[in-house]
Order: sequence, then C-alpha cells, then structure tokens
Amino acid sequence: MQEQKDNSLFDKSNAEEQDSLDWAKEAYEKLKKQQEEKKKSILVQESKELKSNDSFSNAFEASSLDNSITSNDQSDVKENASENKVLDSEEPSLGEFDKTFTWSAKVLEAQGRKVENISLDEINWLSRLQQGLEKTRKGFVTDLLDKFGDDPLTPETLDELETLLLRSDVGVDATDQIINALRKRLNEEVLDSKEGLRFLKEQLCKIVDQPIKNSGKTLLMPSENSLNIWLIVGVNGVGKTTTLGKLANLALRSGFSALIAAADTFRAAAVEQVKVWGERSGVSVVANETPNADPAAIVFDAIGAAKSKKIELLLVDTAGRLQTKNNLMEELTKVRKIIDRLAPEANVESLLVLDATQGQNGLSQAMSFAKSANLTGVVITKLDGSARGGVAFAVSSQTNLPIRFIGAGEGIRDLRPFNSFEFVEALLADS
Ligand SMILES: Nc1nc2c(ncn2[C@@H]2O[C@H](COP(=O)(O)OP(=O)(O)OP(=O)(O)O)[C@@H](O)[C@H]2O)c(=O)[nH]1
Ligand SMILES: [Mg+2]
Repeated sequence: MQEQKDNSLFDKSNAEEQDSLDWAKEAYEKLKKQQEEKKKSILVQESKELKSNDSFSNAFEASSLDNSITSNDQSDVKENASENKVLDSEEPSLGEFDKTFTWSAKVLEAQGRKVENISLDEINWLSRLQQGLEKTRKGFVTDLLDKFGDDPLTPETLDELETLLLRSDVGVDATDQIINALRKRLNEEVLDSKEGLRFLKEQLCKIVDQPIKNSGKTLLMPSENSLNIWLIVGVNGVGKTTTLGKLANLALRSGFSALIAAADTFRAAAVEQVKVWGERSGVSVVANETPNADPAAIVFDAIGAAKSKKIELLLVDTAGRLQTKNNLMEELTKVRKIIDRLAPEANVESLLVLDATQGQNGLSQAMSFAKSANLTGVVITKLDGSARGGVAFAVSSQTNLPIRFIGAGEGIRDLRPFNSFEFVEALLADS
C-alpha cells in the first residue's frame, strides 16, 4: 500500500510523465490487438454455429425459459446450474486513446501493474468510476484544488478544506481525522500543495482501509469449493437487486458457480426483476411465485439446491425494509437463523447496500440494520449519480464496516470490488 501511495499521480516529474504516457500507449495497443483478435474469433465461432444448425437459438431459449424455477422443483436447479455460464453480451469495447484512457492506465501503472496483465474491463471500469464521481468532484475537488493553489498550505486552507469535506458528506469523524493529521504535519514543516495533496490522499485511503484491515480480508471473494452465502440487505430502492445481479455476473466471470435466491417476496414485481438479472447473467434463480411467500422457506430451498449442486456462491435478495417495520426486521433475523442452522459451515456475508445519493442519511439505516443482519460489509451504489461520494469515508469511520464493492451505473459490469487507491484517485482526479 505504501508504495502505491508514494506513487501519487500528481507527483510526477516530466520524465515520469513521459514514461506513463508510453506505458498507456503500449497498454492501448495491446488492448486494441486483443479486441481485434477477439472479434475475429467471434466471427469464426458465429459462422461455425450457423452451420451447426440453430444452436444459438437453442441456448437462448434455454437461458430465457429455464432460468427461473419454483422452490418445489429442485431437479431443475441441477440442469440449469450445470449450464452456469456467463452470457457475455455486454463486453466493453475500447474507446479512443484520450485523457480518460491515459488516466485509467496511470492508475493501474501506479499500482505496479504490468501492461501484459491489464484488461479492458479494468480500464473501462476506471473510466466510468472517474466520470461517475464527477459530481462529487465538482462540489469538492475542483474547489479544493483551487484552494490548494500552488502555494504552501496555510491554516486557512485547512479551515476551507474542512468545510469542503463536511459538505461532501465525509462526516465529522473522518473530517476531524483528516484535518488533525494535516494540521499536525503543518505544525512540523512547510507543506507545498503537491505534498499536501499527496498527504490528503494518504489520509483518505487510511480511513477507508481501516475497517478492511480490521476485517482481516483485503478482498471479499467467495472461497473456492465451498458454500458462500451472501445476503444482500438494505432499505428499499437503494440498488440491492441490481447489485445482486451484477455480483452474480462478476462471480461467473471470475469462474465461480452461482445461484440466486429470490427472497424478496414483499414486493410483487421483485421476483420478476431478479429473474431478469438471472437471465442476463446466466445464473439460476430459486423463487416462489406465491405472494408473500415465506422468504425463509425460499432460502431453505435455495441452500438445499446449492448444496446438492455444489454451488460456490448463493446470493440472497431480500426485501427493502425500513427500520420502523419491525416485522421486516424479524423476517431478516429468521432468514439469518435458517442460514446458520442449515449451513453452519458456509461463509456467510451480510452486505448492506447504501445509496450514495442519500449521503449520510444512509448511515442511520446501517446502524439499525446491524442488529438483525449481522452486517459484515457495505456496498455503495449509484456513485455515478451522486454528489455525495464522500459518504464512503463517513461509512468507514462511523460503522467500521469494510466497503466491499462499489456500483457506478446501471449496467451489468458497473460494479467492482472496492479499491481505496482507485477510489481516492478517481475522486481527486484533476480533470
Ligand atoms: N445510476 C445508477 N443507478 C443504479 C445503480 N444501482 C442501482 N441503480 C438503480 O436504482 C434503482 C433501484 O434499484 P433496485 O436494484 O431495484 O433496488 P432495490 O434495493 O432492490 O429496491 P427494492 O427491491 O424495491 O427495495 C433501479 O432503477 C436501478 O437501475 C447504480 O450504481 N447507478
Ligand atoms: Mg430489490
């Protein structure tokens, strides 16, 4: 980590800048070549499939018709899950060699990545993250960079920084931590604006990294060859189902087998929505169409299906619940009990989804959820539409829950594991 931070994107000599540009060019050429080769192989594949008489339409029918199953019919799960494969219709494509590309490449390079190992997916995600955080940046960083200017930092700059941090929902605790650290440095030595900015980034990373460090797991991913159950919880409309769909797809693209439990039976259209995500990802869905069916019973069936098929990741969609609705809280507790009883050996994660556009309001929800759901982590969604991306720091400092994934768009690939370095660089990008 330390190495990454010393490699601040802002702190480069001209020669280093040129090296970075060369690195980005090389990366661009490599990805371009890769994409052309892929296109060629798809063309060859398509002409083969045309010859082999309609196999494409068969596969399509299989995924659109059989992807939902009732909880009573587990034999279907087996057949379906054996076809557990990624339907990759939403492959990103390489854009122009522009400022956004070079910025994304720089972020990867700064983390010690090699040109040979980077993917279009990563570049694409970083570009989106950077663009997605534009609103937060406009209300925070642009002013901040202006305030920092070219002169050494002064106590007045810190006062202004404090206001800016609070305004972008960073929260009182995290803001205090940052300002105190900066003040301490400032008392010890003169800080020029470049070093001030580097130090600020380091402090921001420290805040979001702390709960991750405390959890003992740098990256949350399913354990191979064992059952992992991830409960997706949060109040209504925050993006639970969308997140679950994106996670299913990410899991499959990463080589894990997955299954979805449609345990939100509270809202009529919820099961349908989960099925659509299941279809898009090529992941089977365990559901029960009966209105207000018992979510715990669906989870019960889903665990049975997951075990018999040796599924590695079971994703559980839950109803949007409000802290005032005690019955919904009880339901969540019941689901959790079923999991603990039926699959005590499973690695259970309870991920709270928070909508970044709600800023710190989402935090009180986090607190009230903690009890019923034994929360283990947070997913922050809608960073693309939010001016309150700073909430990530408030979440980390006030809940001590690790941020595991972030969502920045409605597309199936618009979710990635949280990486503090990338997040902070995207937030403070000077473009
Ligand atoms: N822009 C943007 N929209 C998102 C993101 N994640 C989810 N959404 C949108 O937010 C809306 C609500 O998403 P859902 O996934 O249905 O939310 P939910 O929490 O499951 O909602 P309930 O089941 O009603 O509680 C949808 O229109 C999603 O497309 C994101 O990262 N960015
Ligand atoms: Mg939902």
